[in-house]
Amino acid sequence: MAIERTFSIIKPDAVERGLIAEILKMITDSGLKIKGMKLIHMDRAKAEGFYAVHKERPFFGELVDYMISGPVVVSCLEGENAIENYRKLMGATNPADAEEGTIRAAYGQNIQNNSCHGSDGPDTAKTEVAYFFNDDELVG
Ligand code: IDP
Repeated sequence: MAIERTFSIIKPDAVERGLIAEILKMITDSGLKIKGMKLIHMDRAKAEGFYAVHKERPFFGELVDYMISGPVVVSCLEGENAIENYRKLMGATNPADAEEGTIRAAYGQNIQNNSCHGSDGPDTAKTEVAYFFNDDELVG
């Protein structure tokens, strides 16, 4: 299995509740390695650009408001099958449907405030990492 990189966000609901360390521990315990990381507070344009694929969805405005409501931790994660493995570790979008042992089951509050984001495929992983990190902000 190839080594992949994926993109992660610890979302505002989790940062606000002091859960950065707990979620990072779940990530690193799963075997994923952190290749880049920063704490940022997105402005509206940055969040709208990030979620542009959802702009026709009814929840887009609220989603953007939520994502700019406080700081987030963005990171680039690396490991075997990292994209799929991190999606599994996050659990279902709606925390009520997320399996036990997943980040969203442990910490998600509702379908919007679900504590984490992870890229859904190789193309989005590449685009999303590049949307937040310059090459010199990632370690080899
Ligand atoms: P994912 O984050 O599990 O990949 P997506 O369908 O790509 O899920 O949705 C992106 C984000 O939009 C979700 O993580 C969640 O924060 C929010 N979201 C998804 N569906 C809903 C909804 O029905 N109502 C409100 N927010 C939603």
